[in-house]
Amino acid sequence: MIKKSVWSMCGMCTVRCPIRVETEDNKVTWIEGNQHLLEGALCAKGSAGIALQNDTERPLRPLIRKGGRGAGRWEEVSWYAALDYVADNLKTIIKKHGPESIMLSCRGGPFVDLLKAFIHGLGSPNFTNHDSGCGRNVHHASLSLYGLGRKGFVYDIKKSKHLVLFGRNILASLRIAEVNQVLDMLDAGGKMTYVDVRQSLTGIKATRFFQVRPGTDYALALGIIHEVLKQKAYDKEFIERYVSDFDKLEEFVEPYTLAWAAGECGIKAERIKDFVQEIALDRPKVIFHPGWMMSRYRDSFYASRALHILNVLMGNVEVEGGQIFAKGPGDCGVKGLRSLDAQVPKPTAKRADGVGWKYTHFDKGPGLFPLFYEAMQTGEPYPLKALICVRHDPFTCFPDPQAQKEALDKLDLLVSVDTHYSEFGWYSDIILPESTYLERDSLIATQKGPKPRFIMRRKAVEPQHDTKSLNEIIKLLADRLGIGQYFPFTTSEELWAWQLEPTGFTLSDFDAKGFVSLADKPVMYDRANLDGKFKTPSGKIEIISQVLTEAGQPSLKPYESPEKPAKGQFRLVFGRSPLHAHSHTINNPLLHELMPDNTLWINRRQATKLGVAEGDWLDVISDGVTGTIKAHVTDFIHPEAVYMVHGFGRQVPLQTRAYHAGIADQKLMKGFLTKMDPAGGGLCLCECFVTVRRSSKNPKRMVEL
Ligand SMILES: Nc1nc2c(c(=O)[nH]1)N[C@H]1C(S)=C(S)[C@@H](COP(=O)(O)OP(=O)(O)OC[C@H]3O[C@@H](n4cnc5c(=O)[nH]c(N)nc54)[C@H](O)[C@@H]3O)O[C@H]1N2
Ligand SMILES: Nc1nc2c(c(=O)[nH]1)N[C@H]1C(S)=C(S)[C@@H](COP(=O)(O)OP(=O)(O)OC[C@H]3O[C@@H](n4cnc5c(=O)[nH]c(N)nc54)[C@H](O)[C@@H]3O)O[C@H]1N2
Ligand code: SF4
Ligand SMILES: [Mo]
Repeated sequence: MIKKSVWSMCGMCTVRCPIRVETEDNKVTWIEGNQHLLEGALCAKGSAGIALQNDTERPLRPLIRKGGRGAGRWEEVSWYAALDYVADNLKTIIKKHGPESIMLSCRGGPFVDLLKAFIHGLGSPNFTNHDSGCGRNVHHASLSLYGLGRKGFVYDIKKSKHLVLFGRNILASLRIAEVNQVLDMLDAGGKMTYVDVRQSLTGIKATRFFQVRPGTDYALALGIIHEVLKQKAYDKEFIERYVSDFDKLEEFVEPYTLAWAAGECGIKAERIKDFVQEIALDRPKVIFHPGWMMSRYRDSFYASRALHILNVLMGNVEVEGGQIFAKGPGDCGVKGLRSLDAQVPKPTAKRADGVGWKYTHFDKGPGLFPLFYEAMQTGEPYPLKALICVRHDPFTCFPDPQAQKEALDKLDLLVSVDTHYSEFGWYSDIILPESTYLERDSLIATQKGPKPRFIMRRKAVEPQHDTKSLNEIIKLLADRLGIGQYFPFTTSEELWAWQLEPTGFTLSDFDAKGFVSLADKPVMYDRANLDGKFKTPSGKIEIISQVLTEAGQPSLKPYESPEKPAKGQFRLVFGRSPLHAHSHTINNPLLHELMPDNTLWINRRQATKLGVAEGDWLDVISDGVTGTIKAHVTDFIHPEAVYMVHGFGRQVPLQTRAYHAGIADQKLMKGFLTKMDPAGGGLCLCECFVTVRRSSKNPKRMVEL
């Protein structure tokens, strides 16, 4: 028997925790968090990664579509034929329409250098990702204020005295390292204030829970800013030194009193006042988390911006227990990893989503996927003809899959590179099955932070089926398309050595812990001299953002009260379960056992009015789309809202466990593909209202006469 222990990175969700994997004879027998970084901890999804190896309800070899798109008729082909198919089609498209007619979208993350190099190498600027449906509002809010994106700061939660979370369900929508920090902080006597429209795993651990009316976070944040200014509970010195247009903020929040905020969000003014008095004492070690999944309300960008502003008022920048600039190799006197994309000439065409030329205030790194649908429909600024999706399922990620299909039908080629059948994959022309994260090597990644590091994913076992790693798929495609020179490697070892070359480290430096730490203790900048660290045009933290102003967008937007649902209707809100990662774990044998379907949370008073009891079937209807789901009747959700876990309602028949289990929130959001925040670029996914009624599917109740 051959036993191995391999340092690697989890791939069951976007977080990519460092792990240690044990194997016996090419079988995974044990997975745990890397002891040096996570003290061995792993979440349920990470542990369930072990079930991937016996799960055959996923594509096990390349598949080319036979029938119409979405008909589910596939032919198994060799890799040779599959890669030729993609390359030949791309060549024809490039010849007819130019390379810019090809777009590539992915899930983002630490390995995108490979994908950027590929699409840019072809000559297309159209690289994009999922983030319009996730954290773009937070990212753009951060950019507008600091000139640094969402990942420009890390939060030193462990040493903070007070963590404030607006809908950031940190213990369920989790990253292991953060959960460990929160629990340590609470153990050390720190406080946690949690704001949500419903009670959650985080809320029950919190010191204080504010159940707000849905869509009123911005009001609460404005009220808090007003009170912080009134009590002079802010860091005057820091603001004078680093912040521009503070007077405009004072003027703007003048009308947003606590009494006003209380009326909007339904929290008593005295309770908010108590909270402000607390943070006034706890600052600067107070962290207002600016949110993560903030593609929610039409003012979520401004809500996130207000939370970022509160951090500035707390003066928590570059202090222990506050938000700390994310340091990179350069801050430790080390050269960065060599980048594949940096070797590729920049494509000259303008982006089809308009980002960078029509929309100057958005980050043109990944642009905004939903805007590509507009380009597909109009053929402006030029026609799009091919979409390659890697580790990304736009039909689950973005609303209204039907509208997406109508736009995609204008394209000649849809390629899905996935470990599973995604809803998009099922509709596409070819599925290239990637080996699971336990069966493949990935690029070496940089993790920025107070103690930056290089970290790597090594395969724990050899692929069990006819699948390939992304590195290999891209390399083989690139060779066929005449851009092989941008991928100067054949083996993983060659690629890693090429990446590491400027850094002075070698592969064996990763043997002891699975990563290379670039600093022994946290690297901190001199807080008295942060000049040049804020990357806004003025070099200041800009309350009034020059970039937003130039794009014709307000920096401080007057509050508008969210619409109330009409009689019989509810606002549809959603979130994550600790047991699933979006859609691709729903069919995982172990996680399916733990949580086979989703339910609709509904307030008890509302349920009583509808004659609905726990477990009854409900019809949820929106603009002609109906789904049937079981009721979860609870006191712990605001009466205006109903809630479900995202990711369910799968329609791929080959996934027998997930097939039609629960319902999909995104399918109810008809017409929401174009409802995008013009300042933040996030979709407004919580602006959808649904009608709820008892379903005729319920068994007849016995009536005693
Ligand atoms: N209505 C609604 N919409 C939402 C959300 C919501 O809650 N409600 N949540 C939003 C959020 S926060 C996000 S981040 C997005 C997520 O949406 P997506 O970006 O689409 O991400 P995932 O669902 O995580 O995974 C996408 C695909 O990656 C595949 N995959 C998983 N592991 C691998 C791998 O190792 N290799 C390859 N090649 N493929 C892999 C999965 O099988 C899946 O098909 O959706 C957003 N959209
Ligand atoms: N287990 C697990 N963990 C994950 C993921 C996963 O799929 N599974 N995905 C990862 C990803 S990609 C992301 S983006 C993050 C997302 O992490 P979070 O940003 O924490 O997001 P969610 O779980 O989508 O939603 C959090 C809460 O927002 C609440 N909410 C809805 N409307 C309002 C409102 O008006 N005000 C307030 N205050 N709250 C409201 C919902 O009730 C929900 O409880 O999680 C990450 N971690
Ligand atoms: S949070 Fe869980 S599923 Fe996500 S990467 Fe970490 S261990 Fe894996
Ligand atoms: Mo996300």
